[in-house]
Order: sequence, then C-alpha cells, then structure tokens
Amino acid sequence: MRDLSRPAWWTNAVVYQIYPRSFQDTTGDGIGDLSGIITRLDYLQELGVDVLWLSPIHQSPQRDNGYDISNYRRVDAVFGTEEEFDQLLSEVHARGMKMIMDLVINHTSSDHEAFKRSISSRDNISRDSYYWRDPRRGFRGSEPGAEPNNWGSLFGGSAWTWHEPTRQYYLHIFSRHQPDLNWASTRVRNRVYAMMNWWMDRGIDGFRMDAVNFISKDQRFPDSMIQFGGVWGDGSPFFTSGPRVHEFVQEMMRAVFAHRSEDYLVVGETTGATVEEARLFTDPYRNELDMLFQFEHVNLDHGPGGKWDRRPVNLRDLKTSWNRWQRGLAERGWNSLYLSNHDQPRHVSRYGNDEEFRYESATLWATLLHMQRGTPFIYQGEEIGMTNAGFTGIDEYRDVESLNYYADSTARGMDPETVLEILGHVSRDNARTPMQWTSEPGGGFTKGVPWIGLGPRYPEINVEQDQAAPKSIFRYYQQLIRLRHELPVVATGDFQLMHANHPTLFAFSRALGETRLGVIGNFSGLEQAAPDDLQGGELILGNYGEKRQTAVFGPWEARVLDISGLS
Ligand code: TEU
Repeated sequence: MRDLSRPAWWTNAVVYQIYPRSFQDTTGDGIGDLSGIITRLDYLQELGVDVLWLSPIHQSPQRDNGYDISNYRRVDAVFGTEEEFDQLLSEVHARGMKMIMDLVINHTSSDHEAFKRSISSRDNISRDSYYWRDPRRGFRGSEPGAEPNNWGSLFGGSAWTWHEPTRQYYLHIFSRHQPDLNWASTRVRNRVYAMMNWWMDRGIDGFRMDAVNFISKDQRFPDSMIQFGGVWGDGSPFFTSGPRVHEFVQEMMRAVFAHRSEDYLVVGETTGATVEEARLFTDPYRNELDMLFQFEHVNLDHGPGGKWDRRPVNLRDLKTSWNRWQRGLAERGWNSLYLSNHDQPRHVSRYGNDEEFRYESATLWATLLHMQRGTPFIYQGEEIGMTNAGFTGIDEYRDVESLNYYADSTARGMDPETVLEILGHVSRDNARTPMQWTSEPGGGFTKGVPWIGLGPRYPEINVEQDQAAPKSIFRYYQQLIRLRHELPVVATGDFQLMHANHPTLFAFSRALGETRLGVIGNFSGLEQAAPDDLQGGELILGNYGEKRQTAVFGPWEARVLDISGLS
C-alpha cells in the first residue's frame, strides 16, 4: 500500500531500460544474456540510475522478441538459467538499485499451454481463456470477409485468425502468434495475479505492463468505421481503455500489491491513452498505476497513414503536447518521460541532428526531457547517443512488424526501395541493434555473430569512445540524473511553459518554494538570440560548457539556469 502523505520514492528516480537480447552477450551465441547484464551493472551504477527495467526474458518462441510468452515462470534458456536470474536480481539489489520486469498479459504466445488447450476443442475448459468467435453471419469460415469483425491487427492483416479444426476465429491485436487473453474470465485474471505474486515473492520490484490498456474489450466486437491501413478497420476505440479496464487494474493492484510494502513501481504501457485517462490510471487515490507511457509526443511525426507515413515534427506541436501532459497531471497523477525505447527509432536520429551536432542534439533532448516533472526512462544506448541502424536490405531486418509491413506493402504494389527507405527511419529494429560498447569487431557486445547487425557507426559511437571524449553524452546524462537526485525542484517542482509560440526555442520553468529553474533548448542547427526574459541566471548545466553566459544560443544548445533571484 502507498503512504499518500508524502511523495513516493520514485518521484526522484531514473529508470534504465535493458533490451536483454541486445545488451551484452557472454556465451558467443550472438544473443545478449543475463550474465552479460551482470557484467555491466557497475556501468549502470556509474551512470547513476535507480531502477532497471528488463524487457521480457521469459520462455518464449521469440517471434516478437519475447513479447510472446509461452511460460511466465521460466527464464528462456537463450538468456540463461534460473540461478543466473536470481544472481542478477541480488547483484542489482546489492548496488542499491531496483529491478522491474515486463509483464505481457494482454496476450500470450500461441505456444503457451493454455492456448494449446484452448485451441484443442470447443469444450476444453481453457477455450474461454481466449476470444473465440464464429464467422460473420451469412459467411463461411475462412472466406474473405468472414472475420467476426473488420478490425486490423497492429502487426498487419486481420486481427482474427481462422482455426479450421474447431471452425472458429481467435482474436489477436498483435501477430497471429500472440492471441489475446480473455480478461472477462475470472479464471484468467486470477491466474495472472498468481503469476505476478510469484514474481514479486521472488524479489523483483515491480512491473512494466505491456499494452495494459488493451485488456478490456467491448464484448460486442463491433465493426469499426475508421479506416486502418486502407484495408481493415481500426478497432482501437473498442479495445483501448475498454469498459472494464479500471476495474481490472484496481483488482490486480489489490490482489498483488495491497499486502506489500510500498517500494515497488508499476508503470503501464498505454498506447492511445489521453491525459484524462492517464489521470484516472495514475491518480494515487484510485490505486491503479504509478505512471504510464503515453504515446502522443512520439506519434506527432505520424501522418494520416499512421506510423509508416512519416512527416517532420513541428516544435510547436511538441510543446503543446508536452505542456498539456505536464499541466494535466500536475495535481493528480504522474508522468513518465521518454523519447526512446525498443519500439521507437533512436531519438537523436529522429528529432536531432545525428551527424554534425550529434552530441549537442542528444544532450539537448535529454535536457528537455529530464528537466520535466515525471520519471525519466533511458533506453539502452541513448546515453551514448546511439543512432538509427538505417538498414538498407530487407534481409537485415528481424522485427515481425517491419517484415509484415514490407510483405504487405510490396504485395499491394509499393516500390520495395520506397518501403526500405521508410523502414530505415521508422522500423523498431533501428533501436534494437546491439549495445555499442567498443570499436572492436562485435562492438564489445559479442564475440560471435550478432542476431541482428550492429549499427554501422559502432566504430565511432560506443561507450569507450564516448567516455574518453571531451564532450561525453554519458557524463551529461550523469549530471542530469544527479540534478534530479539532489534538487527537489527537479523532482516535484511546478512546470510552466514559456514562449509557447517561439518556433525554435523550447523553454520552461520549474518552481518549488523559493527555487526557480529555467530550462531552455534551441531546437535548431542555427544560432538563436534568446528573448530578454531568458537571459541572466546562473548556469547549472549546459551542453556548451560551464561558463556560458552569452545571449545567443548555439545550434542545439541547452541550458539549465537557476533563475531564483530573477523576477
Ligand atoms: O507494444 C504495444 C504497442 O501498442 C506499441 O508500442 C506497438 O508495439 C508499436 O506501436 C508497434 O509499432 C508492446 C511492446 O512494447 C512491443 O514491443 C510488442 O511488440 C507489443 O507490445 C506486443 O506485445
């Protein structure tokens, strides 16, 4: 249970996301492992982060890199043993850090025993653990248009797959190997809570809940009038924040956390959540999630055709969006702050200049993010400014979503070169290439053949080089983390946007008691004069060196100023 009379421990914490597959290999099989993470814990401690989030390491056929779990209580042999997991956990704790795990409970793998039972016959007790539906009335199963509704899968094609032996369709919002669990079943819910308790009892410190706002579906499964990728309908209004989602999450919190001390963390991944929904999810008095990942800011470069229809980000839109989230959760609720993760391209390539101003733009984005109110999440590699992989051949890709998109769009007549150009900017694999530790072959990640190619710039962009450089992104992140730990105003101060309409400067203030900070970033490769009210103050952190006082901002310059004395 939470003590609501004081700020929760995570208000000044920083979380680091590890994508185990691509972090550190120790066996030479080209896939990262738990022992590899252990060897890098000192590095993470040196960075200064408080919590590690591990993307899934559970037993899985790995069709979606572990986001398709076949046994929730086993570590996949590809990552190591149960003993290595327990050793990792105790080594994390020994360094004063916490560790949270991914919790993928909207769906399982189609290899999970429960799904195997469910698919075995209509009478099986587990049939009801997933969503099985008859063909559309008047249609015969498997003929075009016979799906129970027109929803498209987020990973391409219909969200329904026909099963001939039992003559029904099952629902999968993601790939057909990821059938959705039927949360309307009490039996399913109780089994999930038992599994969560089992992990908490093993000593982990909480969860990052995958697609948690998808768990309650509109049980009528209506057709959607909204187009989705041209062929299918967008079912998301009927499964995003569905009718019983808050009831389920509250029940989960009671079942798993009510009897525990309060040093856990629960963060939900909630595609499509609005500020209003986020307030409901994270209002501490409602006892649901501590914070959630919203997607509004990372969807600003999506065109009418969705994520593959890429357009430039307008800084004003970003300011408007972030401001709305900061204001919206100021009184009740809490933001999580992120720009990168395993589903998003690398942000220095996406929003910055990853060539001439890679250091400046990486640190500018970090400053604007980390100085907001909320809990910052760092995705492995962003602390050294890792860039998009930008693969040029389809055989270099591994991600199921990217491969499906390539197959679907080329089958529909799109030019393969155009599709590859889009993937080079948008694919999730841009962020999934191995962590770049050194410039030796394998990048210090593996002595074998990596499961996915290294980013081509690893000889130049890696931990060893960055830490030795006069301008080190890693050291800058260390300072940002330290500011959050040391200055209460960074953790909990009030947020006020400044110069909302300025086309290239992003500025805001933070205030707590007598202390006031000004945070300013020049979102451009050109010099920019600062407005009068953004001059003065004492520089406490900046990416152009310590003594910078000029009224002109350099390309991608960011400053954090103590402006307590200024009116
Ligand atoms: O993602 C859920 C989700 O809705 C999106 O992030 C989605 O993956 C993305 O928009 C596709 O472009 C989670 C995981 O983070 C992701 O890696 C998994 O593939 C997905 O769930 C299925 O488990």
